[in-house]
Amino acid sequence: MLRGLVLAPVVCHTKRVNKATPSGLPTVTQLSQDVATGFQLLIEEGDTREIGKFLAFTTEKVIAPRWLSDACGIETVSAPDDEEGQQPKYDLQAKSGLRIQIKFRGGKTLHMEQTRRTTGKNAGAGAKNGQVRYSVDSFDVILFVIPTDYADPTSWEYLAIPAEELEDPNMPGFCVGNVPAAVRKRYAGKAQALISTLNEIASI
Ligand SMILES: [Ca+2]
Repeated sequence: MLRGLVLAPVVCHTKRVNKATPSGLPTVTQLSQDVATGFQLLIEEGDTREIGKFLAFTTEKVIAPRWLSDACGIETVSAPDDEEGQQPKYDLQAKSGLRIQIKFRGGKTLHMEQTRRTTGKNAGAGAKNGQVRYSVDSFDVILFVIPTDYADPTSWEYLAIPAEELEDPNMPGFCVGNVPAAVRKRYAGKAQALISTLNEIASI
């Protein structure tokens, strides 16, 4: 019965929503949808630690650079890996040379330690229990990105603090593990002005 029947090649009519990404590459449609679904589940579960892990990359690569551009007029590039192939101790660098460490923090405390290898170069005063303190010269300014409404990342809060304000008096040369409440209060609402000023100083 089927003899002589010309079978048409199978054509996939997958609809692609190929919005251009910042890199100009088309979006990976299925995976993008899966990530969105995963994020929705995460928000429903309300685990701020997991949400933080999920959003760290996007915050460093997309949300913070957009805010720096829109609010401060500063264009940034991602920091290169250091000589040992480890992640750099700052995330973004402005043309002026200003080095910015980005932290997404959805919890109550502004935690500053990082989980890194605690052997080799990291061994010593800054390393303890797998947590490594930043040395004060790791970055020029730290920018905390604090979510308020997950539906609208443009409404989030930003808190910028110069590295030298965070030196631990009990561990000279290294930053504190958590931002002290007094420091947080002192810099609240000043992120835009502070970053702009630091950028001007760095460009001189
Ligand atoms: Ca970071």
